[in-house]
Amino acid sequence: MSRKKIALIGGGQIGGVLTQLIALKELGDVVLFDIVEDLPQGKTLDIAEASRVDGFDVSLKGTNEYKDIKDSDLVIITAGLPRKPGMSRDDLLTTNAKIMRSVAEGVKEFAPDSIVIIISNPLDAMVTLFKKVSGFPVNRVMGQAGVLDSSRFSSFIAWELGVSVKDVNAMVLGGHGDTMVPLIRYANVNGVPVMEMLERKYKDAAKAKEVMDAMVQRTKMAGGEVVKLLKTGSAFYSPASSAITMAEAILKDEKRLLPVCSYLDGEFGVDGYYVGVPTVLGEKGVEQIIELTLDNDEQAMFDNSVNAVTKLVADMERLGL
Ligand code: TXD
Repeated sequence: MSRKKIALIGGGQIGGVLTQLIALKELGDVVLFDIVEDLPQGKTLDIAEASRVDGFDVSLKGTNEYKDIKDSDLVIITAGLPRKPGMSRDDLLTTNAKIMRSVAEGVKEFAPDSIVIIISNPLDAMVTLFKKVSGFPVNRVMGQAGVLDSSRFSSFIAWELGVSVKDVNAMVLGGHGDTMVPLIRYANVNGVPVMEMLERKYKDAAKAKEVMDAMVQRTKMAGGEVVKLLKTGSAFYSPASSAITMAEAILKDEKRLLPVCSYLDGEFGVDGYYVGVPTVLGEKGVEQIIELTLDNDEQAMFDNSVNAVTKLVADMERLGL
């Protein structure tokens, strides 16, 4: 098996952690691209110099030239501005759309057969734009949001119930914004429904619902909570880890079922938009979209989230981005 080549477009906070995680897991050789001179060279050199102590052996290269990403198997894109306190993800639309357009052109030219994971915000719009500009097939273009949103939701559930987070399974679907849809009914601890555990803990169904609603609300606002604390940017460790979970599923053909921002072609009643849904990831990228039954409340929340995505995409088109 030949060594995989992974291009990271954007050498900022998330790009740096991605590089380090890929090296530690020896997932492949890395090319870290940024438009800022010397920044990706400095980060890759710093991480590479830890190879002896960490015991990894991969090639890490920083660059300001697209030609260096030539023939990459996988591309992960974080290029774009992050939020500052008080900003919504959608406030980044105009600036990041211009950046995404140039990135899509670079990737199309030099890594035309790659599978692409987009992280830049506003996520659902940036994935749509990348697909449009690159013309890549939809199985090779996806976004990372749901793995992180679900990990956040799972963490809150574990902390609340006093159980290991390793046993919590909870998924968040929909767009990567305040309308995202944490699936309460499907959330479980090794198969035991979370709501049942909350009801037993509080011996009061109303109180259990109140606690769950607070966790759902915190999940929706979790990105903003970190932005408010960091003040100078947004979360970067957990988004990087989440993208690596997806990258690993693809590079190792794991067929993992993960919430991924995938292109819907009629699934979930959505035609022609990128939305977060359960997706099987393997060597071909998006290999299956898994439809599941939503009750009336969940469907209403999902529809609301899809509306937010379609509005964002319409804004992007109206602005000519
Ligand atoms: O879960 C998720 N999807 C997210 C997304 C969770 C958290 C943050 N998320 C978004 O990721 C965030 O709102 C941003 O849009 C991206 C990247 O976040 P990061 O924290 O890494 O931002 P940085 O540190 O500002 O890094 C961005 C880098 C920076 O080094 C710029 O010089 C570079 O992008 N940049 C470019 N690279 C390549 N090409 C172009 N044109 C370019 N313009 C800027």
